[in-house]
Amino acid sequence: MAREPEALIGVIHGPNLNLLGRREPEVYGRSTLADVNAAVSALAQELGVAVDFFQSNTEGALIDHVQGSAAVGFVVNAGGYTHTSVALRDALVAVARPYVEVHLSNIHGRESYRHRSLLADRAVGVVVGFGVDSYLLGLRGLVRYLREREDRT
Ligand code: CA2
Repeated sequence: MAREPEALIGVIHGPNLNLLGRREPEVYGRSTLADVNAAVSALAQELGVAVDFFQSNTEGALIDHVQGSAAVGFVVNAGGYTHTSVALRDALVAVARPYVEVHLSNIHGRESYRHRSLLADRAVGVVVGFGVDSYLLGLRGLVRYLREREDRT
């Protein structure tokens, strides 16, 4: 993958993540979504990639975004849709761009209905439980994956 900023990574935030920092800080921390995006932007600059951000509380809007995106790969926190949305999974698989699934919390240490992810088996990697750092680790992993894939071709 090119090291120029044209290589675009899409960062996708699912439902309720717009509330970050305002509710349930004991579970999700005190950072707001703007803080998360600022940290991801700073790392993207360091890594030499461009990022765009999309948050929606609506399943169809997330799917339309995935279908219409010019990104070469995605960092996805699908929120509650992680556990329920066959349609979002289908969209990610259909566009055939590598993605990393990330979660602020450790979904495996929470309610059993959060243990299952409909996205994980097609992801290049999954990062859970590190708060904002889950996004940063996910971005690092995705960029490395894309660059190693390009080096092989
Ligand atoms: O840990 C994560 O990142 C989650 O994707 C967050 C989702 C949850 O449904 C997943 O199981 C795990 C929930 C996002 C809701 O975020 C809020 C933030 C502040 C206050 C209320 C909800």
